[in-house]
Amino acid sequence: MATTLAPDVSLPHPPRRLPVLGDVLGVHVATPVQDSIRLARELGPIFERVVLGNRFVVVSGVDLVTDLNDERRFTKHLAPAVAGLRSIGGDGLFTAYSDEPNWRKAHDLLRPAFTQAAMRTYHDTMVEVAGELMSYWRTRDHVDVSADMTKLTLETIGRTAFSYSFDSFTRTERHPFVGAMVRTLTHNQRRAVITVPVLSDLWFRDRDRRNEQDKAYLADVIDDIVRTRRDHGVGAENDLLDIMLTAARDADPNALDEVNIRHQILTFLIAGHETTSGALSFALYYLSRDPELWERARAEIDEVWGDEPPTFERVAKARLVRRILDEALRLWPTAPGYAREALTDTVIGDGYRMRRGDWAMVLIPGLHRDPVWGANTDEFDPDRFLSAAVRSRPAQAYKPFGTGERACIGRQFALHEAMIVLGTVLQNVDVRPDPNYRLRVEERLTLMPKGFEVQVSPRGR
Ligand code: MNH
Repeated sequence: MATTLAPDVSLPHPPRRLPVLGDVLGVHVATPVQDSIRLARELGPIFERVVLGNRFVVVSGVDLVTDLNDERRFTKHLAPAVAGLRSIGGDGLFTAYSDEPNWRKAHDLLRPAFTQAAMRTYHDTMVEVAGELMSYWRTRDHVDVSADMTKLTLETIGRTAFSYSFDSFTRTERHPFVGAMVRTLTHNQRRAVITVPVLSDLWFRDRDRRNEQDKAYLADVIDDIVRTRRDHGVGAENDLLDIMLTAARDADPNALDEVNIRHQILTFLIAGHETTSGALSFALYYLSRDPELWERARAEIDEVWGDEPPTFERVAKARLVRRILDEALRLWPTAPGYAREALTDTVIGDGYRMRRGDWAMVLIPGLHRDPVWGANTDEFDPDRFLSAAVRSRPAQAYKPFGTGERACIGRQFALHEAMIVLGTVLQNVDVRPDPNYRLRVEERLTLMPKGFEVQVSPRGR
């Protein structure tokens, strides 16, 4: 494993360091992100954790992050947990190394499908799926928000990118794709982080077997998607899959081979739904706890959308709804970190030396609680995203979608979809939360509210 920061640079670390194990007290397998937020508060804008002899440097201060985001000096690093996902995502966009030829090819080939203008292509499907959620909620009075947002976002990415339905709202159990995906992501991340020779293989034996089954099942889903397309004819759907298959057929310079296309399909199915689902769930959590905010947001939707489903142009006019989403992603950026690796010997902040190849982790929820955000950084306040307030902060203070060339390709997609869904919920249903519910955040590859259930009823009853 590459080292992080020059070893002679001394950094704050958690107080009770154990022999061999290192800094393991106070950090739990299930909540590393939330524990790190607390550590950043106690230890400052940069700290280290040594675990089993491996050193991890965690950065959350805005000045240090501004340096790490400098594309001339740094590039994306695959942190161990992300590198562990290469057994699933291969050299697909998310898990590719920046110097792998397939990263550039796929980026150039697919980028045009993710511009703001390209969102027109997906708009009607997004509105349709939001409408299906409303129909589904009409048949229920109690819902688990995160579970239903996951149904919705998986359905949206399936239909828009691959013209493939997971039948999310017509089946009673969640689609087996979701369970297999969550298990295999968790497994491969843990496997990459817990690397004790021999012992790890023994400990993971049964889980390794289960993982092979899950991966085989995911491969079957991909087969089904590709086969369905070949049966219906390439070139008819004008979606992501068509872009990739057409380029392959016509020997486009950015053509991807069959194995890589399969990696991209799985990458988009996963990256294209978990994070948006969490963002929607957190936004609904904060909205549902603040009746005054709910009414203001609803009034805005009534004004800019009326009682119709939104046209493409009207989506972005809901400025308050957008600020609510931005603020939810400030407190709980659902992809909570990214890693940066030095391209040359360099220095960050005032004097932390990094040699070429050294890397550090950006803790996004820590960055989003930097003092530049004011005094009550844990408080939900959408007005932080009024334009004057945004202009008063450093440009790099808000990074929910990562940074530079390797930033999220699906940003516009996620925002357009999430705005449609939040607006549609405000427009059509009343939500009553359980007053005793306290936010609990589940950490897997992404962050998600846990056990967040609400009562739903048609608006105004
Ligand atoms: Mn998304 C990369 C956050 C929605 C597809 N995404 C990233 C990164 C972050 C991120 C952070 C950078 C990771 C890194 O540097 O290691 N993404 C989000 C969030 C949302 C999101 C918070 C929703 C909210 N992402 C989406 C959607 C899609 C998508 C929707 C697809 C439709 N994201 C990607 C892909 C990458 C990525 C693909 C990798 C891009 C690249 O490296 O070229």
